[in-house]
Amino acid sequence: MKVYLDNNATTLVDPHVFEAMEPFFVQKYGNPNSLHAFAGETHPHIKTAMEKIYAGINAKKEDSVVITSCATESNNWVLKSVYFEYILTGRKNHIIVSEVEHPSIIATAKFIESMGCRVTYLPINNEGLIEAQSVRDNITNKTALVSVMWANNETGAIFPIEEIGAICEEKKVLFHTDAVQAIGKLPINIQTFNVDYLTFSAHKFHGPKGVGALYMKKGKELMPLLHGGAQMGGHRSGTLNVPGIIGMGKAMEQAVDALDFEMSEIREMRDHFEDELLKIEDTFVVTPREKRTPNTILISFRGIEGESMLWDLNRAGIGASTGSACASEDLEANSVMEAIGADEDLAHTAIRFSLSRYTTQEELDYTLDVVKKAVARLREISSSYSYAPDGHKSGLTAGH
Ligand code: 7TS
Repeated sequence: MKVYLDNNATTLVDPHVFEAMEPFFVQKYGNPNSLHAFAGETHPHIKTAMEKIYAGINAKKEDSVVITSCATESNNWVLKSVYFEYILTGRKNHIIVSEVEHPSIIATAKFIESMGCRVTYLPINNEGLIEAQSVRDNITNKTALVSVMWANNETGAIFPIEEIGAICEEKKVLFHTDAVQAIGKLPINIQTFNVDYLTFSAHKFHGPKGVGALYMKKGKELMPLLHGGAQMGGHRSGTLNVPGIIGMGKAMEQAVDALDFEMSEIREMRDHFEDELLKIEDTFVVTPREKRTPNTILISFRGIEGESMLWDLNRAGIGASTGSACASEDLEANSVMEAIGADEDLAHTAIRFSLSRYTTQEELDYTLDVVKKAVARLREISSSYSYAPDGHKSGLTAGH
């Protein structure tokens, strides 16, 4: 059996999305910015797709939703352009990000830090959450931007972005949120709170890879990261990714339609799976489940290297993740586990299971069976494992 439980890394392209994209490779391939009829064939489809994308987040017509190549580009764009526009001129010199942002924020923050910007990395609490108060405490009159993700990719923890948005509005600081893990998993209505910039990526909600977007509120448009032929209203140059945009439009429409299912059925399946996993002794889960996206579990099995577990799962046809976005060959500790204060031992044992609307109960039953066998086998051969359920010093939820 093949089971895909790494949907926070990427998702399968929904067949309806693929179907919508297909005509735009061989049949309708005109450059939409050309002046002939070939171009005209794509225009109405791009317009409809963009309307679906605007509707999916409830952006206003006068706001800019600019198509990029991925969330990494959108995140780079916000931090680098804020640096060039607000910090390099010397009026402001500080930004705030959380310490558990995706590397596309952390590495960019470190880059602008090396150029002389001051960066505050907000800590998470022992439930894996950012506290809005810590944003307030760290804003100064030199702060240009706060960037805090909507939901964390490793734990699924949902951060208080409405409260953070309100603080930024009050303090007149720009606010960006990386909503990559929120689209399709949580209700998104950007009219209900203050946000200036919002990032998302189609392949995380059953759209194609290589297409993302940056929402910019009217009046808060940033200088372009890519200069050139002035496509996308001059906000981002480069020939439009026509199939990608059409795919993202369809995927967004479907994500909105499937949201209730995600928040009820997928959540129930996840909760049941998690209950069963926690029956395995000496297991720990990060962040209370009501404070998480409905599809995500980050779980530690004491005494088992995450990578060894992944290997056993992989041999049984199951794709999961250690939750560590690091591509290094070293066996790195999970950064979120470390940040919440889990002991060194546990931080190496975290496995992320992330479900999607294509996950079935049969697949989860099979996975549970494989996990139980893997835990027994790996603990048996572990030289260091001995049962110590209270040997952790963090806010982890312990199983048996
Ligand atoms: N932001 C978040 C919150 C993410 O989870 C990811 C990808 C990105 C940005 C980057 O998206 P991309 O479109 O540029 O690829 N996250 C993961 C992950 O958790 N495991 O693999 C990729």
